[in-house]
Amino acid sequence: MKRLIFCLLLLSNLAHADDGYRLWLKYDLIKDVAKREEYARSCQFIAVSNQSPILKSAADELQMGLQGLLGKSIPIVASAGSRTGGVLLTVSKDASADPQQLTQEGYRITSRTTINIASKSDKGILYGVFALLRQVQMGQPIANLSLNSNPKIRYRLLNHWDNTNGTIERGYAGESLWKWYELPATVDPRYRDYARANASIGINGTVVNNVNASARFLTAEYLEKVAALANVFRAYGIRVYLSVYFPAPKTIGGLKTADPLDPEVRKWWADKTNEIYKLIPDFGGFLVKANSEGEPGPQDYGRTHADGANMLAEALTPYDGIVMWRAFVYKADPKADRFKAAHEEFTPLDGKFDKKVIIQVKNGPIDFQPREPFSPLFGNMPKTPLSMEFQITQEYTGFATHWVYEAPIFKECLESDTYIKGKVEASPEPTLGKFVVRGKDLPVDPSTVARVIDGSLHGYKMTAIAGVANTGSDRNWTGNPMAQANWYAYGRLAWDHTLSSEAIANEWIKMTLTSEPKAVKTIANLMLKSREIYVDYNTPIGLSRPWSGVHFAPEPWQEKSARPDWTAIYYHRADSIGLGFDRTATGSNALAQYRPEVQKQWNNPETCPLPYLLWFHHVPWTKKLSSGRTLWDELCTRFYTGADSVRWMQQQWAQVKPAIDPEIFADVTGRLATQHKEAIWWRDSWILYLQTYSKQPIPAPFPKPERTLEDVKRLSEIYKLR
Ligand code: BDP
Repeated sequence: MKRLIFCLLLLSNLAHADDGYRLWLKYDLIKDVAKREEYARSCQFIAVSNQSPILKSAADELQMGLQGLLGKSIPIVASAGSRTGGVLLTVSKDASADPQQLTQEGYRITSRTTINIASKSDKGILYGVFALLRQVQMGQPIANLSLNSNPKIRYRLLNHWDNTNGTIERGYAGESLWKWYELPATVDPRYRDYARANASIGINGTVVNNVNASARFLTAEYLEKVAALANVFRAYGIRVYLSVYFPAPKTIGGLKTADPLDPEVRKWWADKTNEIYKLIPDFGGFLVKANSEGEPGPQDYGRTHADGANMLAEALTPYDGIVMWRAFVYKADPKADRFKAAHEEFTPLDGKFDKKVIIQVKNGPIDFQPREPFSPLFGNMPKTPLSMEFQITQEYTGFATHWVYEAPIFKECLESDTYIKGKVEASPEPTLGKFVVRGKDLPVDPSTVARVIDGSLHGYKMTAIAGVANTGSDRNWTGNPMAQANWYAYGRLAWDHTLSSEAIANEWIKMTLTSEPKAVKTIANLMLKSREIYVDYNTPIGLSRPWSGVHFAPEPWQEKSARPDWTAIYYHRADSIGLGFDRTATGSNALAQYRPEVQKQWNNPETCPLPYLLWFHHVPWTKKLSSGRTLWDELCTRFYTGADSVRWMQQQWAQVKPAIDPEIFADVTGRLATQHKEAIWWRDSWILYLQTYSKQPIPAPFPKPERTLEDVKRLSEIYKLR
């Protein structure tokens, strides 16, 4: 019977093009027969003595994966006995038998006569199983393995910005995966595939609802629905968390206040927390956006973020749950620099948070821009555990249309040196994405953002990372098939931030798209260049675009909004003299929020790396830059080469056609055509608008845009029509 189902599955795979649903867990039959047989000799059975739900998931996944890859059905047995040539899944809680220091969720894979996947926990076994499958999927040898892997960060979460009505804030891949109106009675089988995909990259938590939270999620009615999701996710080691609406004690609790110091309010949260844990015994905790962008919070009652966070921590005290309190805050003060807001509000509270609280900080000080300097908070909160919030969904990087591989964005931030402790001197070269140490005698101990958030710098055990999810109800999960790589890369870096963008790209391509070597190389090259290309036509040399709206159409001319920091002109500050936001001492002095060594890198417009130049300086149009070009010429060069490079991406993609599934090939081809059109739109919009200030001609050899400023403005207006 099993064999029949398998054949049918195979046939259906052949009959239909790939719809992308299986992500990187395709488990297609390995074509090389010799290789297949070699793997099969080592994987004749799977031995697992106990069948906890997580171990069952692990054994089932291994069985299903190997069956697909090897074309053989592999039995699961309770004990190997004296047999060799199989895979043993062994949980061993005994720390003394662990000379190589596995942490709770770490795993070890060794192979000699048998392949032994060992861990202290069921979860570790599950992660080990996925690691073994990855080896086979990538065609790597599995004989003589000796792999040890520990996650560097403890809480590795996805944050879903999903609403009660099925919409997703900043979601570009369909509706929410969670069918709230059907839950809890109807449980979509897709929830399990979601959990499998996450477990395969080591994600162990998910916040299921939007940070702009509805109190509805804390009602008994909705908690039951959330519990139904938790029941599915649990078997894959994934805990459920909730974003909470801070005034919930008023809206659904009938209290007169939500003041965190009010005893009744505290009791309400404690009772609510008890109610949650009765339904979801492994509930992960709360995520909170408070006093931010109009969301209420403790400051409404004259209290601090610490008062609010500590109240929730108190409610969680009897349980193994945490509070993730977001630092994404800024006031509508026309004189303020939004860049400085989080640092100003949070550094005075350093050390004042309960030990169950972690402060969740966006990678940059503003808002998920295509390129941002790291948030100064990372270098200034030594007494408070900080977690990282990355955005996987492409709010500012082209929605689901533009192909932007995000691992380099994540790595650039993680590898930035905060200098909070280290005395290492950075290279005088622009060192974006890379730390370069000058001289051998200097201690190689940079205080990177990665070392702040993985706890190694300040000695914290409480460590976390969050990625704002790019998943939705689209059949292929992420809209753009290439955006699956961003979900994958986030998970892999959350597990081990030392992995390179290139290594992760190669893994993903081989498991998801093709193993044909030339195609792998071409696609990896495209992926690795894609972010830089996007920055060039979208926000080069340190421009940013967090102005209000849907964040789709170019609108650098936008000057009216409910608040000044929701206009475009607030950020780029174009005038007849030049362009860019002066954040040095002559301007907002936001630079002073960084350590002196960092200030030194960015303070001087002559030496500030070009990618960050306009983040920190107002630069005259005719100023000669380190590239040898004037600011205006450099901008034009970036915009034009960026947009042109999308044509190059199209050409490169066309070359891999024979190696790619036709449905995926056609899908990406279409998206690249749109990306090219929109890249030119961004280029023309910025250039035509900025030209009204620079009064400079477009330098040779670039042609003048074929349209006028009025034309591009009209185009952007279309996206505002209701
Ligand atoms: C911005 C988004 C907005 C989010 C906000 C946040 O535009 O939709 O609610 O961030 O992170 O990037 O709270």
